Amino acid sequence: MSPAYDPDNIFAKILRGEIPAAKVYEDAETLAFLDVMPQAQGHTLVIPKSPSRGLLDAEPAALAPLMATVQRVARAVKDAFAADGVTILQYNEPAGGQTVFHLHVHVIPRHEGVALTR
Ligand code: DGP
Repeated sequence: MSPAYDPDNIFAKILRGEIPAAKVYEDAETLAFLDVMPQAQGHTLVIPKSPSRGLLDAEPAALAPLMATVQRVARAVKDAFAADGVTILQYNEPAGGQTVFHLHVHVIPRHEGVALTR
């Protein structure tokens, strides 16, 4: 069982407008903004507006809008950065590599032969 959702996590503060973010897309259910520690130019995070710590505790109904925005953003950043492909990453719990505990999906434009920065 995961710990409870913490409403003071950084992405919840971005959703409430308490800290700034470079927003690239927003609709009623999701928000996308640039990652402050990008692994490649155009690295974007997509989050649901509903509170869940990660994928494991998310309401299934939140996942379709989330993935629709992931697809929309993936298409947009691939075009905007003239990328050859897109890597999608999603981490759960510290052991799974998660550091911010509001569900998020990484959308990373990729170019042939170019490694991620970390
Ligand atoms: P992870 O939980 O491991 O999937 O990574 C969280 C990501 O969130 C990491 O790539 C850095 C990014 N990040 C952390 N703090 C902030 C912030 O305040 N603003 C933005 N835009 N991104 C952040």
